[in-house]
This record gives sequence, C-alpha cells and structure tokens, in this order.
Amino acid sequence: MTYNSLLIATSNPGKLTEINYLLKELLINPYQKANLKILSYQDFPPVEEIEESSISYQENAVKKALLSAKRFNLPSLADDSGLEVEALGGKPGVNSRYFGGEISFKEKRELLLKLLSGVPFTDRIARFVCVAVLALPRGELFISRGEVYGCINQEERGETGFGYDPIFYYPQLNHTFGELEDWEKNQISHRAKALEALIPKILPLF
Ligand code: ITT
Repeated sequence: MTYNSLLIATSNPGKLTEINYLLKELLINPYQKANLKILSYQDFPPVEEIEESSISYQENAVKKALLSAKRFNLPSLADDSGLEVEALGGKPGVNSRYFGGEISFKEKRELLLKLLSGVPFTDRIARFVCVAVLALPRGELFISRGEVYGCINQEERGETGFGYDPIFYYPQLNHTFGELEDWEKNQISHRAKALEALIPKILPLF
C-alpha cells in the first residue's frame, strides 16, 4: 500500500524542525520523492496530548507513533529521546522532559549543571539517545535507535537547537550542540542516526 503523506507525531517544535529537515535532506533530495507530503499536528485540529507513562524510550515512542497512525489514518513517525549523564546514573534519561518538574528548560539545564558542580570534565560523560518509530495505520511498526556521546559542559554555550543542547559538549567539533548550525547537528545527532536507519522502511511507502 502506498500513501501520499507522512505525519511527524511530535508536539515539540524543536524536534519538529529537526525531523522536517532530516526527512527533506535524507529523503526528498537524494531520492527525488517529490510526491511525499510531510505533515505535522499543526495541519490538523488540536487533539489531546499523548501521555508518556513508560520507563522505556521504545514504549513511549511506539505509543506516540501508533496512536497517531490510527487517529489520523496516516503513517506516523515519532521519537522518544533523552539525555543520559553517567555521573548521575543515567539521569535524567527517559524522564528528560519532566526533569526537575514544571520548570523551564533553562532551569532544567541549570539544575543539571548544579548537580554536576565540582565534577571534573573527564567524569561528565553523557549521551543523547533517540528511539524513532514509524507506525502504519494497520499497526505495523519499524523501530530504530541512535545515540551520540559527549560531555556535560561546565556552563551553557550557544543558543541553537533546543532542550539540553547548550550544555551538551561534542568533543569532535569542540562545541556544544547549542553552538552548532542546524545542519551540523543534523549530520551527527542521535535523531539523525535513528531516522537514517528508518529511511529504507519509509521510502517504499510513497
Ligand atoms: P514529543 O513527545 O511530543 O515528541 P517531547 O519534548 O515530550 O515531545 P520527549 O518525550 O522525547 O519529547 O522528551 C525528550 C526531552 O529530551 C525533550 O523534551 C528535550 O528537552 C530533550 N531532548 C531530546 N532530544 C534532544 C536534543 O536533540 N537536544 C536537546 N534536548 C533534547
């Protein structure tokens, strides 16, 4: 069965921008899939937000993708992602969005820096994890995972990206993710890796 639209199932504007860019660069450009229309929740009347109740990235991502695929009758792509800090036993991890409760992302970053104050650079290893799921309306699922390693910087740097990007230092480029141009982050990110692996499943649908 073929379709003419793919729904990106996220309410996070930073993620949406990245997934849009990644799909257009990875899919439409190289493969000339001009007939593929990429939609987001903004193209539909508002619906209730999907609650993320699981302690696993995969279960959350499957739930988001599958509910959207059924609700909108379209192939849907969702990701569940997080930042894992080794010195904090992997926290905030799958709980990254809710870390520190109802506070802004700036406050979440500050809280993380505070928890790591005094921890030397060599012990500040961290990784971003992304589990991406493509769900089809009849329930078929394709799942992939991407990771990127770095360190938690001593202070915030840069203003690009979203979420924890300004405190995630990527040694190979000697910058935080918050200092990278969008296209630079999209070459190396956990999300780029997870989505790239799904491309062979996405292409035949359109
Ligand atoms: P959706 O579920 O609607 O997609 P969300 O923000 O709730 O949006 P997650 O549940 O996957 O998404 O939460 C992961 C959080 O981890 C997210 O809110 C970000 O703050 C953070 N995060 C994930 N990927 C990130 C990235 O590439 N850069 C910075 N922070 C990231």
